Amino acid sequence: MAKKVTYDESSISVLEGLEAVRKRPGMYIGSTSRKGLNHLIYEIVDNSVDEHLAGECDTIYVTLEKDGSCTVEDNGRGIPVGLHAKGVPAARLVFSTLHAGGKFDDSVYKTSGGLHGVGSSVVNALSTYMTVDISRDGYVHHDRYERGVPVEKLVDGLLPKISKTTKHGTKINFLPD
Ligand code: TSJ
Repeated sequence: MAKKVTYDESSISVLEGLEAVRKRPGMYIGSTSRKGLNHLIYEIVDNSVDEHLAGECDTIYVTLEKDGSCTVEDNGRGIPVGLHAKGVPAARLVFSTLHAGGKFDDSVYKTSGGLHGVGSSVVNALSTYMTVDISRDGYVHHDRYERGVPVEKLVDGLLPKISKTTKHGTKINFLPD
């Protein structure tokens, strides 16, 4: 009988993607100077701007925190949190799906109105930590990553619900590494 594969190929390719981004950050964000740092913020804010352009949010807060992290919050619909293919919450795919490319990837050049969430996985890979709080369907759904690797334990395959809320929107806090 053929030997059983003892690793998950999809998670290996995600880890390889993270390694590629962290090895050559300039390929993905244009530079590692202040400009590159600003680029990380734009990549995240663009998602909220897209939500606004879709007519689904009217307020976006961008906060530069004292600890060097950045918080972006909107009052849109909230990133979908339902179970996606392979038992992964949809919101996790947004932060772990690297779109191949580097120089030929559009993430460096795209501005608002471009593809949704293309750059958020790159920002995640280049952040010491990233926390995600999605308010929708009556709850705040929470997730956390360290250098792009998810560290929050799923509950029945879904993001843990950390509190109840009647609001809706997405809040991301990340510390550029
Ligand atoms: F991409 C991201 F994770 F970085 C990010 C996404 C960061 C921030 C600050 C906000 C967002 C974001 C995403 N705000 N709003 C949304 N909306 C959706 O993802 C969304 C919600 C609902 C539906 C739907 O069809 O019901 C579709 C989308 C794309």
